[in-house]
Amino acid sequence: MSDPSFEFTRAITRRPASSIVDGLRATDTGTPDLDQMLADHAHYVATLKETGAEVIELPPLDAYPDAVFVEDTALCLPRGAVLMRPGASSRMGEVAEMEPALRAAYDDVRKISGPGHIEGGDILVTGREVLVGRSDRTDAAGVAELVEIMTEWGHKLREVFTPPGVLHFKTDCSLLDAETILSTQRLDASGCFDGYRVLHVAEGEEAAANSIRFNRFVLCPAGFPRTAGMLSDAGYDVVEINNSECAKLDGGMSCLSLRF
Ligand code: CIR
Repeated sequence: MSDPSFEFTRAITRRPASSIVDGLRATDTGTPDLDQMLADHAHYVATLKETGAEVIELPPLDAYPDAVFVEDTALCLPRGAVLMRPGASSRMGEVAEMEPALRAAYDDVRKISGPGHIEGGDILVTGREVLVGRSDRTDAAGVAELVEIMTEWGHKLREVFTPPGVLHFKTDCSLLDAETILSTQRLDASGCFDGYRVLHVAEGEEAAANSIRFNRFVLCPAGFPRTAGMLSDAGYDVVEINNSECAKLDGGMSCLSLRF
């Protein structure tokens, strides 16, 4: 039987638009280069496809500079999809742009209607529960609305906290298999993964925590050799993908797709 926490048949991505230069960022570390981002994105999509999955590639959206980070617009589960309500006001309109693709893929599509906010980057689905990190983008009211839907769908939701100064919960962690989490030391220290097997990214390589397990591969941002080596030694099939341009906008491997 397949494991829905890391075995997927489909993914949704969106090509970066030339407006990415206006994407949100906590600190300015330079202007993202569209050609480099397009090349990295193509490598990412090709890697997902190499596992046999179908990738639904949506067109660029110039009106929404951060729309390439599709993960924040929805939560995809075997039973249905939930459209999010981003805490970043400039990203709110991305949800309606994602809705048709999810309605085509799912019979049951729900919506966080507000007034709370919640972004997909703050949600980690493991083999046993749905972990949601409160953050600057995800508030108590947003989580409470998701709890109602998760309860109806038979999922246990546990509220945790994204560390201060960290954009999303999954900026600092990812799922490697149903019971194994890749995490930064700082996030694991909060105790939120007690009872799981946790592998730590190497010190100084915190950005490598935003990786994804997608079928047989673990997609990691390139440039973090100690973490990539540790994952290979642990038996994972690692594919390194250049992430220099998305990193300028605080984005990583998980943000670039919805997986189901
Ligand atoms: C933002 O600030 O919303 C985007 N520049 C980056 C979003 C990254 N998404 C994610 O971590 N799930």
